[in-house]
Amino acid sequence: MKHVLVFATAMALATPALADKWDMPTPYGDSTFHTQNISQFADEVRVATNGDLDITVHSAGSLFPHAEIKNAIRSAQVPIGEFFLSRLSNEDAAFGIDSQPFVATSYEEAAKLWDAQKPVVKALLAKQGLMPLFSVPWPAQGLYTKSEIATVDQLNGLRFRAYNAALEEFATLAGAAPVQVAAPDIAQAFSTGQVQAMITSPSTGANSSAWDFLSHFSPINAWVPKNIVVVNIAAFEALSAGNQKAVKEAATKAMARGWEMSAAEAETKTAVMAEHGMVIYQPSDALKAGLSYIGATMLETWTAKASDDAKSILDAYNK
Ligand code: PCA
Repeated sequence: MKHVLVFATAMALATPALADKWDMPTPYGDSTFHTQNISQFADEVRVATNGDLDITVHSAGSLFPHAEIKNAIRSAQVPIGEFFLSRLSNEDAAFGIDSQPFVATSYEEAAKLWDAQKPVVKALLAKQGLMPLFSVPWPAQGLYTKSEIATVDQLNGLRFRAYNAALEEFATLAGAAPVQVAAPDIAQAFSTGQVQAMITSPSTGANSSAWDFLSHFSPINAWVPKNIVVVNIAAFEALSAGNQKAVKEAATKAMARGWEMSAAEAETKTAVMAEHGMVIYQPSDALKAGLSYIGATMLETWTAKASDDAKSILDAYNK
């Protein structure tokens, strides 16, 4: 009994000094630059708070599968996490604009689009008790296949890996059959014949050793989608003022660093694919025209579904 009391007293005394421990799930693996960036974010928060806020990154969907991460933060099962922003497009079209083909295709355009999208996304997330901390783009999305593709017709009938609803729509419009596969499962899905082609960044292509099961890559630069790091507002507000400041400052740095890492990856990972013997080819005019047509069709569907706030993103962006 005496032991228990002593222990309890010691715990009570120790409690105020106990570090806040935050778990941070991400769908992507350790070799992904986004994961490296958020690990550095966690390190910087730990240093800035003298270990008072200790964030542990759980990569590759090990804590929650991708589809559950946003709701896990919302229900405060975890205070913070990272996910692919446009996966929320089923909740509101505003979340999905960065995955519409040929709306924003360069980093410059992606930055401009995020400026227009951010206030709307912030307001939508706030309704769920969530706050965006920062958002970082993937390199522009390119086409991976087992032979050179000269026209959209040649995608007809292929089992096509998809990572969100927009890519499913894209594949369907191209006459292909979309199959949802999470990024860490890409190599297995190709080697078992579940899928035959995909659209993703040079980062994800190189990280999944695309040369083992695909031979051709075309930088069609169709869209520049983003990850977003989100916190539960109540969890954030429960932090000391000093810790809140440290999180915000580290977030600002992580955002700038992430955009730079992304741009560097676009080049280095394309080079890695070429070194492994992949054929890198520019899309033909016919392929570009076919892809643009799909993009225009998708944007019509997007606009028909979009709220006035979502549509205001495009208006601001196109100004
Ligand atoms: N990689 C992720 C999302 C976009 C990207 O470039 C993926 O393929 O799942």
